[in-house]
Amino acid sequence: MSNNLAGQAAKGRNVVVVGTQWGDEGKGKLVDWLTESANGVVRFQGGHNAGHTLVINGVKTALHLIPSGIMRPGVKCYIGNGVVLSVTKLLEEIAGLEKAGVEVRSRLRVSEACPLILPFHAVLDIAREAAKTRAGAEKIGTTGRGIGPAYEDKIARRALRVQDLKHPERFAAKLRELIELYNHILSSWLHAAEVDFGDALKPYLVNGQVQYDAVYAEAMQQAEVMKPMIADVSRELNEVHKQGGNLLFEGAQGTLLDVDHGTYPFVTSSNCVAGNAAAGAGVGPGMLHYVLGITKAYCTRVGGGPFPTELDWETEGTPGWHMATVGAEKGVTTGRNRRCGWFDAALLKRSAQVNGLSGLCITKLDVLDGLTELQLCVGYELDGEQIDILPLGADDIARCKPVYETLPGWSDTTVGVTEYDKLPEQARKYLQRIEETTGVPVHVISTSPDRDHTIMMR
Ligand code: 2SA
Ligand code: MG
Repeated sequence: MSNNLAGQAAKGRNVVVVGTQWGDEGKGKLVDWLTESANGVVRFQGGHNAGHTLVINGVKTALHLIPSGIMRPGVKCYIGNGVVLSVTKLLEEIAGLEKAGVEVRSRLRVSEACPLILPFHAVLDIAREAAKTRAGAEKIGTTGRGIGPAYEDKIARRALRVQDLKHPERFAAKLRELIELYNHILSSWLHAAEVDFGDALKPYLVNGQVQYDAVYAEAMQQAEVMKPMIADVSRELNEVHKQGGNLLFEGAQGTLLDVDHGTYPFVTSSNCVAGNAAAGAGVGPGMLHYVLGITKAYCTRVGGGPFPTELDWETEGTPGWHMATVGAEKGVTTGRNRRCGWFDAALLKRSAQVNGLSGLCITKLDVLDGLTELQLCVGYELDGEQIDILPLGADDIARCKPVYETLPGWSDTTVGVTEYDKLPEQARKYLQRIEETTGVPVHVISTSPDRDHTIMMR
C-alpha cells in the first residue's frame, strides 16, 4: 500500500472526503482528524439530513449542518451554496455547541446563495411519504427534513435563498408566492388523510394550510442573528487557496445516494459525489487535489431501496445482527435502525469511478472482530450474466444476485490499533482483498470512533 494523503498536508493542497456507500461510513470522524492540517472545512451539498458523530476525549457530539471542523479551535467552517439550509436547525446547532463551550459564530461562514429550507418543505416531504404509504408504494424512507422539496424549489428557480433574508420586502413577496403554491398542493392531498406532522410543525399549519405570518415572522427574527455569518463563500475559499491555505471538503450522505449515480429513485436530492465539491462550494475543479473515499468495512443503508448484500440483521447471533449491534447501527438524525450487509466491492468500483477516488479510508474494521468467516461481494449475476460493477438505478440493482468470495475472520481485537503491522494477519488480508477487488489503495484505517484510533498508511 502506498500513500499520498500525507502529502496533502503541504500548503495549498485540498482534500475532498466523500462517503462511498449509502452514508454513515464515518466521514465526520475522518474530517475532524484531517482538520489538523486544514485551515477551512466546507460542506457543499445536502442539509440537516446528514448526521456526523464525533467522539473527542470520550465526549460524543452529533453534527447535522455545521462542518465537523468546528470541533478544532481556529479552523474556519463554510456552508457552501450547494447546501439547502434550515436556519432554525442551524441556530439550534450553534446554540448546542456554544453551550458546550465551542466558539461557532466567529468561525462560521454561510453562503448567501444557499436555498432555504422552510417549514413547509418538511410538511411536503412527510405528506408525500405518507401518500406513498397510502397508495401501497415503497417509501423512499426520507429523513422528513424537507430536503427533496427544497431542492425542487431550487431547480424550479423559485427558492428563497439566504441572501433574501437581508431584504425583508423581497423575502415577503417570494414567500407569499411560494406558500400559495404549497397550500394549493397541500389542499388536494391533506383532504385525503390525516398526516402526523409532529409538534414542531404545528405552529405553521392550520387546517392543513401553511400560515404565512408564522413563517415570515420567524424568518425575519432569525435574519438578524444570521447576518454577521452570511458571506460570499466562493470568494472567501478562493482567497484562502490563493494564500496557500488547505481546505477540506466534507461530503454528506454517500455515493449510492447521489441523485444521478445512486440507486435512483431511492436516493437523496443532491449530488454527493466528489465533483460536486467544486460546484457546491463555488471553486474550480482544479482546486480539488485528493479524494478520500470513506468506506465501512461492511455495508449499511437506512431508508428504502435495493441493497444486494443485505443480511438478516434482526436475528440474534447472525453476522448481520453482529454488525448492527456491535456497530451500533442507528441513524444519527432520525434514530432509525440501519440495514446491514457484507462488503460490496462491485459497488465500490462504481464509487471509485464516479468520484475519482485517490484512496480509501476503511472504517469500523473493529466491528468485524470475532466473526469466524467474512463474505466479500466481487460481482453479481444479472439476467444470467456475471457483472463486476454495480448497475445504474434501483430496478436493475434489485435484480442483482451477489457473487461472494469467502475469507477467514479474526478473533483478536482490533479496537484502538494504531499501527498496521499490529492488526491480526486475517484483518490485513481482508484489507488487501478490498484493495485488489476495488482497485483503490487503502490509505487510512479507523479502528474505533475515537479521533486517535486511526492508522495512516505510509
Ligand atoms: P432525504 O431525507 O430526502 O435526504 O432522504 C433520501 C434518502 O437519503 C437517505 N439519507 C441518509 N442515509 C444515511 N444517513 C443519512 N444521514 C443520517 C445519519 C440519517 C438518519 O447520518 O444517520 O439519521 O436517519 C442520510 N440522510 C439521508 C435517506 O435514508 C433516504 O434513503
Ligand atoms: Mg451519518
